[in-house]
Amino acid sequence: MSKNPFPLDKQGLLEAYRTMRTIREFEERVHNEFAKGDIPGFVHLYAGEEASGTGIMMHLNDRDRIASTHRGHGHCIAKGVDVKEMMGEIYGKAMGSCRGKGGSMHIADLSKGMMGANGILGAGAPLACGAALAAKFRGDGGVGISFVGDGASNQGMFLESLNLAAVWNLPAIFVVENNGYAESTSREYAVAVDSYVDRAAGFGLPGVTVDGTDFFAVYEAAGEIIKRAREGGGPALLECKMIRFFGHFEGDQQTYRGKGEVEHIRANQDCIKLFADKVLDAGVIKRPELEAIDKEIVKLIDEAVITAKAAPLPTAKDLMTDVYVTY
Ligand SMILES: Cc1ncc(C[n+]2csc(CCOP(=O)(O)OP(=O)(O)O)c2C)c(N)n1
Ligand SMILES: [Mg+2]
Repeated sequence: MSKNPFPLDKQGLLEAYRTMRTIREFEERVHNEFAKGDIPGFVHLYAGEEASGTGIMMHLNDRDRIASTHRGHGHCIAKGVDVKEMMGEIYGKAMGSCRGKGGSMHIADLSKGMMGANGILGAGAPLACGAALAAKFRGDGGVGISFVGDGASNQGMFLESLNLAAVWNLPAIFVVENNGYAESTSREYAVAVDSYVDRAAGFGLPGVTVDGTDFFAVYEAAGEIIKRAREGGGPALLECKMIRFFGHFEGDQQTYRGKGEVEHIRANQDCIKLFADKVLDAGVIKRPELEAIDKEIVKLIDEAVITAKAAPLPTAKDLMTDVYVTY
């Protein structure tokens, strides 16, 4: 047996692989099913970005809360939301995570600490501050994490939240998922600073930039930041530089992307392939072990699609349930 050079034991490595592969298979399948015209609304896919959500979420438990973005499927899966209920939600069915009333951009499961995907850019950041404030009052060591894209990082709500988290010394973490584009606008055009670490410093927060296609880089940086927040060390920003495989939304013609750009990144910067190469080369995991997981996941996602398609829609009498909460 080879010596394990990784920060996770074999079981942890297999878990990381399973989560990333589940996200990838889910997204590739939604891409194909959406093209058939059966899925209502808009979907934004997380394929290519799996190492970020997975590397962060592996440090969390159900008491920790996250606020996601419009590109939220990967965050949901990594936070433990049931994939069949997620698929049901995407198809708008009554068995969905939000009883079919939210769709892709509102999938939530509070029992898992998943406060929701969010169609409003930057809106997750104040929610994460609220969750972090609650955890601080409770003194339970929980954290609140907000994900935000490079484009959304220009939103006032996000910047105000950085300040709030710093002045209240909240166990809040702001993850900038920098995939280089906001819809078709390049980051270079729209964001004045080269590094989000500089932006964080302006608000009094420590920041770290990592290669978001490297699971281990994300896992280690997130681990330090989350541990510090749990121990009362306050908020931080983590920038993950990453790549999206698909268009901004399904149907995007991607005319703003270079010729061969997607083929190149799929061949050379696929975070799952990079992860698999590392663990196989080190001899810690054998290829058949990964292939067995691949097989299980294809079956799971297949069942999720079949179940979601066959499931009933919500009925008119369900219209007003789970919509408003009276406190
Ligand atoms: C407040 C607000 N403004 C604009 C939009 C429209 N919109 C949806 S996604 C998007 C681009 C987001 O880019 P980024 O934050 O980089 O995330 P990515 O899509 O790259 O993951 C825009 C402008 C919105 N949903 N909310
Ligand atoms: Mg972006």
